Amino acid sequence: MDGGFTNPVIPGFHPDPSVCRVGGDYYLACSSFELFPGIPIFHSRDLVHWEQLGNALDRPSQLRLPPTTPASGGLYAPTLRHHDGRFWLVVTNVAGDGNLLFTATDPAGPWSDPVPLPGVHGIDPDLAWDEDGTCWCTVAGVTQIPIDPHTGNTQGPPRRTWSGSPGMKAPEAPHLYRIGGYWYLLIAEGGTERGHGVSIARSTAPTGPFEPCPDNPILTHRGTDHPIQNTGHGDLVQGPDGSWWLVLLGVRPRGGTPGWHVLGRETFLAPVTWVDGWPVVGDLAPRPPAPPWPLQPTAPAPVRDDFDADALHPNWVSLRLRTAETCTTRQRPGWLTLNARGGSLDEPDVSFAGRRQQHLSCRVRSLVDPATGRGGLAVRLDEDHHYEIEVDGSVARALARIGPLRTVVSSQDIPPGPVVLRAEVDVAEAGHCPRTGPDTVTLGTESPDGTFAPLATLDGRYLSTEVAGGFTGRLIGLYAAEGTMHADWFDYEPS
Ligand code: 6LW
Repeated sequence: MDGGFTNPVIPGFHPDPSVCRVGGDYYLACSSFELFPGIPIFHSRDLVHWEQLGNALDRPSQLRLPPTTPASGGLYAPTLRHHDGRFWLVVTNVAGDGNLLFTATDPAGPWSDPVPLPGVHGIDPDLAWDEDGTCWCTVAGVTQIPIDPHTGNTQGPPRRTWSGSPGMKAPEAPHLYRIGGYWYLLIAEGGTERGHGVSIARSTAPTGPFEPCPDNPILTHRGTDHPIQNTGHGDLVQGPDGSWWLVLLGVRPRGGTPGWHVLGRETFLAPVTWVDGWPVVGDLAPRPPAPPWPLQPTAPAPVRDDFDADALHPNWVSLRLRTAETCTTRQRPGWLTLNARGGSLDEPDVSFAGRRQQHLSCRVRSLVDPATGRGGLAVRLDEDHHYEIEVDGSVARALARIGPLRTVVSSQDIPPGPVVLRAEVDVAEAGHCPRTGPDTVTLGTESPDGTFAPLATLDGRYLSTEVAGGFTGRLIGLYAAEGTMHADWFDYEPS
């Protein structure tokens, strides 16, 4: 058994992970905010190699994200559990519908339509069942409410419970577990930024009173030079051999000071041991110890998506809503077709389809046919922070939107017809000056012989969460601002 695995185990914008195990299979869900479809669902046999099965909320009857939904609005942190032979997913849609509960017999879907939880107020809902069959819903704050998970009705008053360490802000991401003779309440506290941490308390009853762990926080990287920061929002899971593990979110800031993370909050894995009835979280070192069971072999992800399937791969996301009219692989078989809605990436209802940037350096290429339209290839953080190479008839433009500023950085004439667009992201080298940004983004086109003609190289700090704000990370994808855009293939390659 080689020594360990590489963190993050699910790179790119996959925050707020929640995990459960059924036999030898693990399933994990993450928050997804304004993305449609929402709540990606992953499967693994070793907690290290994860395959996306689908997205739990993939139809408008489950996920309503009106155009007024701001970036980082929509779906906050979920909890995924398995109980009574089915999967349960509870999540908050801060765009209006509040806390919603979904069920499925197959985590790959289909998932049910939502059961609203109108009496549950707060984010980061958790589900736990006690020996009497009572279902406790616990939310940030920290407050517990007994609910009927079939109807969504509350079955008693909300009760405030242990809410973290004195003086620490934002007690959130609560998870309640029955482990041995105790009920454990795990929370995040300190806020999801550099002060983030994980703390825990225990009781002989699910509703307390809880005794805090004397060694809280059981995990934090606050104030350290650890390359993984903002560690928090954890969920515990036991392996088939009795070993314990914690999935959690973290970020990988790059550049000088204060450091900028561009991939969003990613999912990490840490080993856990138990001492005196308290969990001790091992290091997230670049190679923490591997799980004791065989690591499943994993094929490298395909570079090329050729859009030959009837539907997009579940790792492709759009913004707030995707309809067959605006985004389809059936209008021109073997091509992705985007029919414009909004007039630019500055608008919430632009026709967009993309995937999460999952590597600090990567190269993305796509053969696009602008047909009757105007659109292109974008590196996007949100509507106010994006860089794109856009084709409009016989002109290619490199555009930048940074906060209130939008500019055409440069342009070039191109021959009419299909053209390969390219975005290259290059992470900053270590040993940089304190003001170096995290990376650069180079945009351009390829000539028919594959020669790259860069149009602009831009500082990536302006497409970071520290600059843009919010909870999300970069997407790289295709958009149509006017008319129709087609794409024959899309290559994403770590570099
Ligand atoms: C989430 C909260 C948090 O609901 O940030 O990391 C919020 N912590 O638990 C959005 O991800």
